[in-house]
Amino acid sequence: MAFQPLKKSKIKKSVIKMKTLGLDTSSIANDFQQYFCHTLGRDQTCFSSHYPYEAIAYTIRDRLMERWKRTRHAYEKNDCKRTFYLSMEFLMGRAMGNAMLNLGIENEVEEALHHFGLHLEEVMDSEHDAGLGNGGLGRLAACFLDSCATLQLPVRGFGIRYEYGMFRQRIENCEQIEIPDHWLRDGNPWELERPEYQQTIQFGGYTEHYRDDKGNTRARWVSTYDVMAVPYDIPIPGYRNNTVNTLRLWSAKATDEFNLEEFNSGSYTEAVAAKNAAENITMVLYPNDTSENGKELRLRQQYFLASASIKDILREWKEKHGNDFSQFADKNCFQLNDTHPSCSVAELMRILLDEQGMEWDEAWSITTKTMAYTNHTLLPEALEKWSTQLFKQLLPRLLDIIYEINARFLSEVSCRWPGDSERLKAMSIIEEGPDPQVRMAYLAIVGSFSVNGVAELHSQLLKEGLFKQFYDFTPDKFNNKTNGVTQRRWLAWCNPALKKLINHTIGKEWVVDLDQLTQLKAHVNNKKFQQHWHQVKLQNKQRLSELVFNDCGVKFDTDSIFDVQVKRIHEYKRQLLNILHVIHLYDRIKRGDTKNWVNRCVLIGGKSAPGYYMAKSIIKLICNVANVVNNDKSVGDLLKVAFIPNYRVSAMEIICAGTDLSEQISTAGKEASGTGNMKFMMNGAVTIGTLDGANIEIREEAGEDNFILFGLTASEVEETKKNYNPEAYIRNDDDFMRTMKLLESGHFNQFELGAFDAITHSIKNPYDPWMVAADFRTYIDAQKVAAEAFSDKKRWLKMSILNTACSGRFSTDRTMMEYNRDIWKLKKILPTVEKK
Ligand code: 26W
Repeated sequence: MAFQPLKKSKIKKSVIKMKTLGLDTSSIANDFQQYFCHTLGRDQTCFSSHYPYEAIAYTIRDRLMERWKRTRHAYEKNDCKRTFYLSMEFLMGRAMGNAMLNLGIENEVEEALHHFGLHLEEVMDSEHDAGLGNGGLGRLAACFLDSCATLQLPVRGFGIRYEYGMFRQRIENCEQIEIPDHWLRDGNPWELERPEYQQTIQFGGYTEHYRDDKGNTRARWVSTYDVMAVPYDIPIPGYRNNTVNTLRLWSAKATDEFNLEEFNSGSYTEAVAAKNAAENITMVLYPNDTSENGKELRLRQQYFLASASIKDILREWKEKHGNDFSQFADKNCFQLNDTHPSCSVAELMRILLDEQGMEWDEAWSITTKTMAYTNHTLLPEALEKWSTQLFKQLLPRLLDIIYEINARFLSEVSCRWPGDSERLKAMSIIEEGPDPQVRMAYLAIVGSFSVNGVAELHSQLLKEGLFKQFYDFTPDKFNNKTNGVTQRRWLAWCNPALKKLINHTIGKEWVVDLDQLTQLKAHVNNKKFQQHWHQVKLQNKQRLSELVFNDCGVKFDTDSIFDVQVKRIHEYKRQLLNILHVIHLYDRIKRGDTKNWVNRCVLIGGKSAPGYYMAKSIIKLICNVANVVNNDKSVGDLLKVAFIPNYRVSAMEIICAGTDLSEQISTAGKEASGTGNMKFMMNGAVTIGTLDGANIEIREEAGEDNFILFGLTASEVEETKKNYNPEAYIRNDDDFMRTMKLLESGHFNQFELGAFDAITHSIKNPYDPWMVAADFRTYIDAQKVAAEAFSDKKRWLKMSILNTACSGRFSTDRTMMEYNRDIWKLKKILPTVEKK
């Protein structure tokens, strides 16, 4: 037994009366020294920044710990309603800066370290990013947690503690190489293992029916092989308010019993193999952000998260309320981050039916009053489906329940539309065919009382397209919650120079009330303020330029316009359109067409899914073009191009602060929202973009004059698709013609014949879903507008200031208040006050 219960001793309550640790420099310095010398056993001969990092991390964590307990006590004491945010991804990035900012001890920590000859920045650089996510959806979850803690809402995150996070990307010979990210190798001072709350998760076996004491037929799931889920808690501090919420991440562990049985039957190696198989469940994050259908391990992960989290909540409930579930739906809400955790619907049903002995209607009523679902994508290939065969083998009892949910649901639909068998087929949770599939999105919709999209356009398109029939059936479920980002990390933390200027100009309230930034508008014509703004941007561009030089070996001159596109590499995001523009600029330079030229530095970064051939080709094209352009003496500072490897949260903290022009150029109707666009806007970048996702709302806020628009609208895209002729666009446009010629001539792939054939074919394909050719001309023109605007320094400064000033709507504080107002209905709870 790893955890022996205490028998003779009983820990006195006084043990939780912790002394309050000082937030002043000398308390921090003392504790740092204690950890560094005594706990870690290092001295002045230590040459690695890891130990100072670890020592200061523990020092800071101690200060979170007491607030964490008081927050937990307050939630327990109040018996308040709570929300659980279920997500397969939490892209937390680094924790230390955030903790210091939110505790308000950045200066004290810096001074304390300085006292021992250490530089904070260098020490902080030792922290690995917690890269437990792919992109937007995972980072959004992280921003949500920050805002909930700041708003003092009782919200807990539930996720998976992947041993290996998002792979590290290296570029070798202009190609992406994936390197495993063993982020936990040096330990993780921000987590607290909680083996006392571990749960048993079942897989396999079969459903058995039996009669209970009252003679009713009931079902149970038997002959399963079990895996343990061990929780690790991570503190989520609110901004200077003493609240510390929890992110609980589950790690898979083999059960002891399992191993013993195998061991006793003489098969030691099999026992070890079985142990490995069990622990494999949380080994690695799937690095795909569009489709991962069919992979058995992925379904295991999804059920593992759903089951462990729901069991954890039921354990807490029963400790307090026993078997009385009458209030359960009033006190609990599960927010499903996309369909990935949607097994939760069936799992909650299973436990209420089989383990609590509830009748169907009561269990269904509780389930559909507690589940809420957020959709994050319109791409049909991202809609998860699992073969019923796989489901039956892995989660047989869950499949029974899903069939029953479906039967009851379809009977309701047919009451409403009698005889409409086409509709029934279209809305069925089970997709019929030779290999029937469970449609997870439909399960999530049917099982939830709320279904939301993540930007106005996206929510509208869900109602008109993807989920139209569900909207017709239950229109009241559907709502919009436009995404945001937390201004604590994405302005206050990542842009200290701008923070200082803003604080000086309008005070500090914006850190917890981002709408306050509108006050900056009053200063937009103030010369001195403009000058300061310019200085700040220049300083941030200098920082970015150093990063680019270190990581790419390319020199970016800070007088140029910094034109940046960083995000996952995907055809719909159209990094290809960006690089076509670069090729066009290169062509202009080579032809001497450089009148009124504005020097430009183009930065592109992002990871491709390892098996996504086109995305990898696009990376290669970008890198090849960069090599040709940067090594051409005749180009010089007119144009620089760099691909930044291993784009991640901590890199974005430097990138967004130093950007002039933010590229948000997806095919209209494809990007659900975007959140990078908001980070750039907040930091005073101007957007060049299509009318897609949250760009529309960004433009509404910033004003048409401060947003550079181009491209077809979502409905024009659909219209143009009907008879799309990309070759005609090329033929009728000299710039486009020359760009394609240059690309097809092999100028960028001199010794790699045909390397970009797939790319040129896709541009010319009449069925190109991303319509690159259709938007080429307006994009090139819009880039010209951007360059002209940039060359007019005053005009650009105003645009930059107004973008920041109008970014208030894009705080996740606003997003969370809306979720809470319309979906969760939680009360704000203050941490308990320690009696002296
Ligand atoms: C099945 C694998 C998989 C994994 C992740 C499929 C789909 C996803 C996500 C839906 C991808 C994602 O991150 N979507 C992004 O979510 C952001 C937050 O809402 C939006 O801002 C982005 O527009 C959307 O692409």
